[in-house]
Amino acid sequence: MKRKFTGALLGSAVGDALGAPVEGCSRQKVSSVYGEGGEWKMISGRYTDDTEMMIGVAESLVANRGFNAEDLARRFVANYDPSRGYGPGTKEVLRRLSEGESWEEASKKVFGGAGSYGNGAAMRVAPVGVFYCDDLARLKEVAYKSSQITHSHELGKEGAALQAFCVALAVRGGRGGGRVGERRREREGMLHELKGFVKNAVFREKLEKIELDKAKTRDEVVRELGNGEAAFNSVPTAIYSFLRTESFKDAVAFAVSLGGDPDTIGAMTGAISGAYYGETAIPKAWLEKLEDGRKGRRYIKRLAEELYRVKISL
Ligand code: F2R
Ligand code: MG
Ligand code: MG
Repeated sequence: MKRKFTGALLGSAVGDALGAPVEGCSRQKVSSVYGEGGEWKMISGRYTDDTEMMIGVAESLVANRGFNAEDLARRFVANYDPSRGYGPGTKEVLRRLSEGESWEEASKKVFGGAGSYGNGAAMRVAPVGVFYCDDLARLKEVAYKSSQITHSHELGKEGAALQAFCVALAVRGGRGGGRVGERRREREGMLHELKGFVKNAVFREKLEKIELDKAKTRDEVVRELGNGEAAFNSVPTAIYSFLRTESFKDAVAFAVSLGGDPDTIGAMTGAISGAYYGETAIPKAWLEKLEDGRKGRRYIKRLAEELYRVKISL
């Protein structure tokens, strides 16, 4: 179980760092950078806003032994390093929070008052998924409230809740080792539960397009599920990247290969896959390349272990 917590958080950071150098690129450009061969050598190891915000979520859950919205909003502001590459809506909300606006109100002011449906709330939600993996009502409530701090649009919040729920299912799954047939049945069960969890029609329609008995081409995946910054064009894509593959490496490499928003689709796929396969399934070469400064890979691992300790002490 502890390796599933560390797997989810480190997996998210590794997926982010693998996708970061090709963010905004087409899938053709991604293949020219990483090659077609399947080696997938990590280029820089520097993570982006996805991981910086995910760290804030984990720090807050540990410090408060659970969810505290005000504390989380303060940590997002305190941790903010613009060089990590934040979305414009989130930047504006962080500025408003730093000027004293309340965590419930600040996010409602962006995009002409509609709030953001970007994937910024989903990309950081892995700690909520592992921490509340055994309490799905609370998981949904916390995913929504943690989104509200920066993403008040219903689609931004639903995307975060769906991603958190998939991480929770991954924590609970994959324990049998499993023959191919068993793994297939487990994935069918997960997809069925995900469809039952989602209430919003936009996400429902996306999940209906996922077929486990047919491997879509990359062009079909991009066309049908999306590869962009909106939550509804990236969360289902990350889920699909996990469901269609049989290892952490293949899942994250597939996610990044789609281009568009690969740091974020990579981070979300890495969180689900790390929670499912555990930390030991993350390629060593990727982990060793992941940055290891003040809040780098050893810090993220310790944070995940502390989160696990808090969880089992409750
Ligand atoms: N921002 C980036 N990458 C580009 C810059 C990186 C560059 N290398 C650098 O260093 O500067 N990546 C990060 O942003 C995405 C997450 O975005 P988030 O936090 O959701 O931001 P935002 O701005 O709220 O939403 C993203 C876009 O979605 C569209 N959008 C959202 N809500 C909308 C609405 N109500 N109406 C219309 N459009 C809406 C907008 O285009 C937003 O800009 C991740 O990729 C992360 O890695
Ligand atoms: Mg990013
Ligand atoms: Mg991104």
